[in-house]
Amino acid sequence: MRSSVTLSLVPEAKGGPFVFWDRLDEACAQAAALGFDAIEVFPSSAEEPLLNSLPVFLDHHRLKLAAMGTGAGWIKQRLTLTHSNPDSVLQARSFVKGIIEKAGRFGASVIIGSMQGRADKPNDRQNALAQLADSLNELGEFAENLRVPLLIEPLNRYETNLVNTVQDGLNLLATLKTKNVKLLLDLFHMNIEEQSIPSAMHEAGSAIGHVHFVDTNRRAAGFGHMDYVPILKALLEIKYDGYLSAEVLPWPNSLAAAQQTMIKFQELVLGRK
Ligand code: LER
Ligand code: MN
Repeated sequence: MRSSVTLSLVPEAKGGPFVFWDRLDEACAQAAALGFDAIEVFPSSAEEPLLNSLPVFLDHHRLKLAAMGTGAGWIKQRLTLTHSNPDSVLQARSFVKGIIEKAGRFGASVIIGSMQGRADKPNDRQNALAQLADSLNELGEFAENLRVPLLIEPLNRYETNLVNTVQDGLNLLATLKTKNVKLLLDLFHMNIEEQSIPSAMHEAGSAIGHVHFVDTNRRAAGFGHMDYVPILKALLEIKYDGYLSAEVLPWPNSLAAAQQTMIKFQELVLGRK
């Protein structure tokens, strides 16, 4: 398993669970100094000017790009892949494709989290899930051609009513034609929605493509009351080999959250006390 830490370049997401903010240079320098393998970037769009500097900074600091998020399509433009307006769905798909193209240059995964949207009425849920499956089929194939793994993230009930649990995610994956979509398991959402996080991980098995490594209160791992030992045991048992990426609040500040994440990562994954 490898370590990663998040950077948001989206001013409208302020207050959200990202370790580093705005400064790509600072995020790369601090992540590298702390020994992270990679960063995960949340851009405003594929046209984000700072993305042009990404290759230089990653190379200079010997970091990988773990993943790119697409949530700015929702936060900034109110686009979703299940919107009732078909034009909005087309725009949402093209927003995600732009980010897939950028991620393809770095071998990074692309995350569909809040872009999954939500059903307006409970009765619309099945329709919305079918619409989401259509989008994932198209985007998954598009991403496969660029060797980008596409990730769908179950979110807690306060953020969506479509894919809340690992089982919801597995049910959705089972309906897809594309094999290029995996699950992003975020421990914060799992803590709210799953009966048992380790059991859910066993159920997901090889369908897990990425993990958001975070504590119960969305602070850095170790700043809440998550029981990490059985979680790590489950990930090792299913031979999970991807990133543990810190998508956490910058509490008490960005550097301290990154440091704490690395302390916990080393303790759990590398066995260092
Ligand atoms: C949102 O709560 C979240 O966990 C993000 O990773 C979604 O894009
Ligand atoms: Mn997440």
